[in-house]
Amino acid sequence: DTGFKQEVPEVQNTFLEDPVMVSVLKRYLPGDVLSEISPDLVQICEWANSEGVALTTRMEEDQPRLRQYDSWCRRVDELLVTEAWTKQKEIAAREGVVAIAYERKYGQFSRIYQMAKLMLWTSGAGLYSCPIAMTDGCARVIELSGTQQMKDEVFSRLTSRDPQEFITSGQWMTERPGGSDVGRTETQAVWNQELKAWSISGFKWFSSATDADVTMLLARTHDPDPSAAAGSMREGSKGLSLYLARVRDDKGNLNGVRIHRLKDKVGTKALPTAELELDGMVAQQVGASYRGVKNISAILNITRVYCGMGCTAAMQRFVLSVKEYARRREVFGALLKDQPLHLATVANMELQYRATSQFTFYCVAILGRIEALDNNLPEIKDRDIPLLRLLTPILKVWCAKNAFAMSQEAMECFGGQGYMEETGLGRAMRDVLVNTIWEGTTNVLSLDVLRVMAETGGDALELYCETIQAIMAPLRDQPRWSKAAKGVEESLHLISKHFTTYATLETRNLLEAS
Ligand code: MFK
Ligand code: FAD
Repeated sequence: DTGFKQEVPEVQNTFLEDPVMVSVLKRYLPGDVLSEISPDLVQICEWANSEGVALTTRMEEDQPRLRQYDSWCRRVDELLVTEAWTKQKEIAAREGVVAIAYERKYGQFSRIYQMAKLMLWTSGAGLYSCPIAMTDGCARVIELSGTQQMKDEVFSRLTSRDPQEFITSGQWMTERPGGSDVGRTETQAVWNQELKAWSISGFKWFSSATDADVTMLLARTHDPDPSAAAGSMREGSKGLSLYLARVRDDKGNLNGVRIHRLKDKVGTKALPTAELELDGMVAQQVGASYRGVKNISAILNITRVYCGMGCTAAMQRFVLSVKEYARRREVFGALLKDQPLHLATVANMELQYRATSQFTFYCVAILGRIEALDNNLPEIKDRDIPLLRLLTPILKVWCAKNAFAMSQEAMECFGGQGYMEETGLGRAMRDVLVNTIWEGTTNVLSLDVLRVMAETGGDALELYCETIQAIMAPLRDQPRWSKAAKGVEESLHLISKHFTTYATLETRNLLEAS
């Protein structure tokens, strides 16, 4: 076969070859911090392009399986994951992908360093980013609400760099009656005086980190007060508490868990998502009773930022690979990069990616400040905390919707090759799509934004508008931009007024309805 062979597009180093990421990091990091961490960012890209690619390919080829019975018909529920999946855990520990955020070597900048590294790491880690997100969220909950024993025995291991010590966590919320509406949770927790622990039974409909070492889960609490009526429980989400449990004991036996089956999913095939039956899972309560949703929201707020980061990473790869192809593919006598209409398409993708990475790292920077600085400082208490609470659901929705739309555009930019499984674009499209659903769907997170506005009486939105105005301020005096800057300011003011009124009315309606 001597005919034409297309030169293969190859992205070498997603840090060095991406001016967007470098400029975002320059904006948020002091020069000395950026210089110090840069070699680590370069090396993680090199790893992602070599061992990482081999591992993710293996993870896709050899998907998780469940061996439910042994040859003597005994229930064993053995989850079989590929060696490549297990290797990812070792690498995640060694690379400190969770640890960096909690060591806080660079104070408020540690989260930016961690998220930048995660973004580059995900192209070689694939769906292993999912258990890592939950592990990070679990560490944050224990840091905020855990007992000293949980900090010593669990937190220290979730944030360890030692592969022998490092453990991961799951997040079990969703049940058959409700994933968005967790107030319909059926799982129950009963105090076991003998074990001095809670015994949890029920059915968890989705568990993605099924091979995790520990898990955070919600359950409906039986009132442990001996004078309370037997089995008395509170209804709705106000009856739920948060629990921490080991998934397996020292011998590897499941802790009151039966793996009902593995899910047959549209994408995220490398991830062992399962349905779980719980029967007497031994657990400890985390934080106050009946505050389960509030306490677990610390995980949600971390994993939603991870969704933003994961989608930004996907967009980065779409843009870099489309640009690479445009430099190599010739059509109608010119390279794609020199065809004006194609260039316009790619420019639009790049714009989306730039906006998304700015938005993501803006939120990450606030998260870093909240975690590393004194929360009693007025700029943290009155500004950063409400602002991040407002922006996190918006970030998650924005990134998920745009990353999926961009996956379609990227596929089209590769023509027929884009539609071929071998190029990996189909897989990327299926994988990125899940971000619109897990960790809260678009409408549920839209309602969450209204919840924040109602809770803060519109202050959070006002803060956001002020922030945008501050960003626009330097443009006001520039003739080319002054009209646009003024327009944005006026619109923001209107939006703020409109939504605050809407949120207030909505809250009043809800209160009246209940
Ligand atoms: C690379 C990416 C990797 C990502 C991996 C992810 C893997 C996939 C894992 C999953 O999908 S795990 C399951 C995720 N599930 C969800 O995201 C549930 C979506 N549903 C919601 O978010 C609902 O809005 C919610 C469950 C929170 C509704 O519950 P409630 O109890 O009906 O809400 P309510 O009563 O309004 O709120 C209870 C309290 O929590 C309130 O505080 P107070 O009691 O003090 O008033 C709320 O303010 C507070 N709250 C709710 N959401 C919060 C929050 N506080 C802070 N942050 C939040 N996000
Ligand atoms: P529903 O809540 O029934 O939603 C159905 C539709 O109703 C959606 O379009 C939603 O937007 C809409 N809706 C709901 N409430 C409202 C409202 N008030 N107003 C308007 N519209 C509304 N969960 C875990 O706990 N742990 C996991 O590890 C986990 N892993 C997952 C992995 C994958 C691959 C997937 C796909 C899901 C996973 N989930 C996990 C579950 C996920 O979080 C839920 O599927 C999600 O929160 C939605 O819940 P649901 O499936 O019950 O849908």
